[in-house]
Amino acid sequence: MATEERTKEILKMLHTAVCNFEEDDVVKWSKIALEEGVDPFMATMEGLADGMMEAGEKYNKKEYFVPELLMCADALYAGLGILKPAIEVSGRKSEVKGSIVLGVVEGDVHDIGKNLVKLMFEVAGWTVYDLGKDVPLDKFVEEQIRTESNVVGISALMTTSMLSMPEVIKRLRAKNPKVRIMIGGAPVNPEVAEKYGADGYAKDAGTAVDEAMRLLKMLKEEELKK
Ligand code: B12
Repeated sequence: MATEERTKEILKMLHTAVCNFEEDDVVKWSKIALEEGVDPFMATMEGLADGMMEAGEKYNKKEYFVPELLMCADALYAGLGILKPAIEVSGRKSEVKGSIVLGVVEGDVHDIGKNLVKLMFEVAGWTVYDLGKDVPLDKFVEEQIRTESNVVGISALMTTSMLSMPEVIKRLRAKNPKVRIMIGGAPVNPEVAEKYGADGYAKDAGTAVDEAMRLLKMLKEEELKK
């Protein structure tokens, strides 16, 4: 079991390796994290995903451009390939297993965050219908109807693409008033979620499943009242 200090060091190495798009180093430090007993979810979020955030800051400062971001994303996924099976093994299976349709709205190709959210639902034993990225608005509705999923999760990473969210929500509700809708992504916050008429919001992958469980509970309670 790694000490607190060693854990911090491993997380820092993962962070730096993603940010410097050093794929080999990401693989090496992901393996070390597992060997030394670092929580694989912590290694993913506080190592890999944090490194991606710093890459975003470099992009803002015009030190990085799109090619560098893509290489950082490749490095992140290389690490995720190693850590994901361990997250699945360590994952708490929830008693209530729902199903969720997940996707990134039309015009938006940022799918790293959505993929981490997907991973957490899979780990919790949910069935995930992943529509991927740049998803046409009606596809969310069609997939919800096809799969009869209780929850739909919509992701947007841009202030421009997030503007489609209320329209998706409106179309989903028109077809199925009972569906529960949660939204997320960096430009989204609880106020936006309320304004857009979503039922739920989660700021990160670590809290998304709990939020979906809250929505399912609400749905069950409403059905019992009838
Ligand atoms: C990586 C990245 C890219 C990569 C994406 C690779 C990929 N496969 O995803 C590439 C290089 C392709 C890219 C392209 C572009 N990008 Co970009 N990109 C980023 C960057 C640096 C990081 C995003 C990321 O992966 N974060 C890490 C993950 C782990 O965090 P996250 O996505 O926020 O997800 C977490 C939570 O938000 C939440 N969550 C996410 N989704 C959901 C969904 C639900 C239901 C729930 C509950 C929770 C949830 O949980 C996640 C995990 O904890 C951001 C900067 C930033 N700070 O966000 C810019 C950023 C989003 N990009 C930006 C821009 C402008 C672009 C481009 C237009 C650049 C260009 N000139 O071509 C294109 C857009 C292409 C398009 N049409 O979409 C801008 C958007 C500005 C705006 N309008 O709001 C940003 C903010 C950078 C900036 N400051 O200018 N980009």
